[in-house]
Amino acid sequence: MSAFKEIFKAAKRIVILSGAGISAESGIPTFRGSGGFWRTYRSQDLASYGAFRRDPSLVWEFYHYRRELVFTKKPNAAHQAVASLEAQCNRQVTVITQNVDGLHQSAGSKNVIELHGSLFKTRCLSCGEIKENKDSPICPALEGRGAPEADAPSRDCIPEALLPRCKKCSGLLRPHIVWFGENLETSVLAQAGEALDECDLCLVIGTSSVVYPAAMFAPQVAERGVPVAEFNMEPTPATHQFMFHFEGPCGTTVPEALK
Ligand code: BV8
Ligand code: ZN
Repeated sequence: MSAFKEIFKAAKRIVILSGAGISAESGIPTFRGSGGFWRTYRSQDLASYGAFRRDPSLVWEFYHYRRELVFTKKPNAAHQAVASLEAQCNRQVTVITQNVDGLHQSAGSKNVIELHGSLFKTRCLSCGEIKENKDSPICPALEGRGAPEADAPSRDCIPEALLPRCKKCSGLLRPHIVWFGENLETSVLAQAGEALDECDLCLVIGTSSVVYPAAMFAPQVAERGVPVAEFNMEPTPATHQFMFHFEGPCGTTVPEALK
């Protein structure tokens, strides 16, 4: 940790790359491990355009459940430590998150790039309008729906007309989230690329580094000879490429490293 502290003290442009593990201690299940299931589905079975086209009612129940869950959760000490680092005006801090829960912003982080979109934004399938939406529930028909238990009583499909609709053109809305098989927005990729190319220190917090292209980012920084510190409960497929690996719950290890 002392070698890290030396480098951390001198760093001027820090990138924080975060995944589901940074929100685990806030009570939001990660994709791996037991939390990665909703009813009998794995997240990636539902986080796809094909799944949405086949059964928009089921996919909206899944996202409604996750929106309502996040409304009851708070950022933890790891989010807060990252936000207060940014608040120290003598350095440039950029958060590049794979998470869609908005907890970095709730902790006070301003410079946040949401690689995979947000639970609290919708996009219209007809006119393409992207809008912030924190309505709870997002539409009356979803009230009380989305129970996560595998044996949740399967109820009738919600008719498409009663799913979230666009206020502008009444088209069907989808979550403004990057699903598996979908490209990340070019502007988001460009913004992230710029921060990664300029950083002189990169922290990788709570990610299994298995989903691309996000999984390539920190290794690319390490290839430039820039120090990368990984904060995780266990080694990952990328650990061997990084200068530092701090094992343990990031709610403890991150505040310790950044103080
Ligand atoms: C793309 C939003 C170009 C959704 C997400 C076949 C067809 C199509 C594509 C592919 C294919 N094969 C491979 C691909 C590429 C695919 C991919 O990488 N698949 C993986 C599964 C191999 N990628 C894509 O599809 C991407 N797009 O490639 O476009 C393209 C286009 C067409 C065809 C080919 C290529 C889009 C990927 C984005 C998908 N959307 N999220 C939603 O949330 O509903 S991904 C989602 O999963 C997350 O955003 C995140 O990125 C990923 C999960 O990773 P983590 O965040 O790391 O979470 P995880 O649970 O895995 O790990 C948690 C970690 O935390 C663990 O290491 C754990 O140890 C640690 N931890 C836990 N608790 C703590 C902790 N650490 C510290 N403290 C703790 N307390
Ligand atoms: Zn519309």
